[in-house]
Amino acid sequence: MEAKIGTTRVILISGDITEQETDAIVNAANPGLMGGGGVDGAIHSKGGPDILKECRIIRQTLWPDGLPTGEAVATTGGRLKAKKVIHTVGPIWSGGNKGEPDLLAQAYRSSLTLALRMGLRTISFPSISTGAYAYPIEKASRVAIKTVIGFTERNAGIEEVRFVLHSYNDLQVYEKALAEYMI
Ligand code: AR6
Repeated sequence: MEAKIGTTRVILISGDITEQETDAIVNAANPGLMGGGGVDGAIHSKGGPDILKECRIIRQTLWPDGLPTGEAVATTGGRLKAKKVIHTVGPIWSGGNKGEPDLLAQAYRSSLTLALRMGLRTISFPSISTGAYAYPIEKASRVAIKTVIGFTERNAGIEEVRFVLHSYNDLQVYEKALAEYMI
């Protein structure tokens, strides 16, 4: 499924984010930036040790106490097809009254802002927070779609935003959110 927002294509596919050839792929990381399971584990294992090496430097120089939820930083893509990995931290779901929607929106916005600043034109996102962090995917998909479209309406320069959903079911949830948003 695809939508055109100004000069930006928003594309939804099912697949593996580590296979994407966009300028950047986004990692759903944790504040420690030292890797983990899920999409984080897949990116580090396929991208190789240079990603972790740069994460260590970022921790030492920029974020000694860890990357706060909603912030984003960039490293090399290592052995991945993508030139850069943008690491962001989504919120852990704890019922929905702890600012989770705003924090999730911030994670998408910070990633897009960093991509623009770095001159990256195409970017792939996973479904941030909907795995280990347990954010209900129907709710998360609406925040993700609204935030990305809102950002691209206000900021020119990103040519393509690709959501790479890990299952066909997740893809259908995002397709519904996009279809409802476009009405
Ligand atoms: N490509 C695309 N999507 C994927 C892939 C992949 N290769 N692998 C998993 N997903 P999660 P979170 C989907 O848990 O909820 C990590 O341990 C997955 O099906 O990766 O933000 C970090 O280190 C789900 O829909 O991220 C943190 O500690 C989505 O990616 C914590 O998990 C996000 O699931 C972050 O949790």
